[in-house]
Amino acid sequence: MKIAIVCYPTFGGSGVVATELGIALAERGHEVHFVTYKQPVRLELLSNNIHFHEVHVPEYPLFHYQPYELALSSKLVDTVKLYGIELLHVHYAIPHAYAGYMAKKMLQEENIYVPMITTLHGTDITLVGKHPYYKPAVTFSINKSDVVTSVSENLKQSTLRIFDIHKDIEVIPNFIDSKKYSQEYTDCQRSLMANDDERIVTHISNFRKVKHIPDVINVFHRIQKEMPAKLIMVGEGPEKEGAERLCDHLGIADKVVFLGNSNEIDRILCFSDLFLLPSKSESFGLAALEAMINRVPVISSNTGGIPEVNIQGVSGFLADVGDVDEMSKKAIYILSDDAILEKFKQNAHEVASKFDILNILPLYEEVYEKAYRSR
Ligand code: GMT
Repeated sequence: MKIAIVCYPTFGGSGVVATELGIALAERGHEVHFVTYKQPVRLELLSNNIHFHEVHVPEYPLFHYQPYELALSSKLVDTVKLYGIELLHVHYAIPHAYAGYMAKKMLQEENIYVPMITTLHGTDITLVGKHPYYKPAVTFSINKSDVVTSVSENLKQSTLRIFDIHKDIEVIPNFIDSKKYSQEYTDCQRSLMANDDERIVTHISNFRKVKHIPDVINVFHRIQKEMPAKLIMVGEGPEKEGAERLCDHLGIADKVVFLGNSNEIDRILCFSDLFLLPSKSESFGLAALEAMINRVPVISSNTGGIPEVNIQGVSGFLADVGDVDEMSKKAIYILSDDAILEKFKQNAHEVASKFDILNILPLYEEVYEKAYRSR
């Protein structure tokens, strides 16, 4: 099929999922067109069946806010007509589902019928979308999508609870391409980050409030009292400065490395022993899945869709949001003993393998077929 994918091109789960999905679809012979304002970060290689169309929003002094939705829907109309696109797949409801629906309606005026699939990712529902300023438009565009998918059962239930939805929502979990991780890395370059006797604890996120960054630091603070350890913090965001200050205040600044955004997540996870994800809310927790496929056990909160990914006592442990005591206790338990750590590493990899793209991609292809048939 010829598929246009709309997503955020920046670091962040929804953009990563959309990009990896597009790449996998192209490998399966589909023609994929990314439509967004910048080339997606994980889209390194363009091939003859992967295309990227940039949405430009010309600045005009009259506009206090530049009308991105308008530019996006116009770009979608042009792209559909120019390349014979058969299906729109928009990731993240705001404003993509709204713009996609407008494009669909404009195309209908010219007797072109393109179905739209909307994938809900989390904050588009639980954080931003439910705000009264957006809620009517988000409800409308979800209900007007031809197919709606959500990345976890928990997100589906939250969507049905928060919005007045009279559409079926199909759960298609996020995925990982496990063939990329089939060999054990032997050149992890662990020595760049830590001494041989130190455990390496990692956190990767966009450093927003919802990630509970102080909990990451406080759990690590307790770990390093029990054993030699380093904390690697990957990502950029508004909570980063506060985190640096907290490390300084706790006297652990020399044990914590802030790396900023990175395209080398797998190299970092390769030498990590434990991943921390104490988020206040998380529809899925793609970062945890990426850690697990790299054989890194996870200590997380038990919020949202995380329990569908991190399995209690198997791939790691879960605790109530904010329960730093319990998270620290379990982290120390896993890290204290080589044999226990090794078992959790293996388990983490095994659980993550169930989310292999080979199991998930056909689910998307099925909904594409269904939407296309019902045009
Ligand atoms: O976690 C974020 O703040 C980024 C956000 C996004 O839109 O990229 O992530 C959401 O979508 C990811 C991919 O489906 C999920 O793995 C994350 O759990 C979800 N984040 C939240 O629900 C907070």
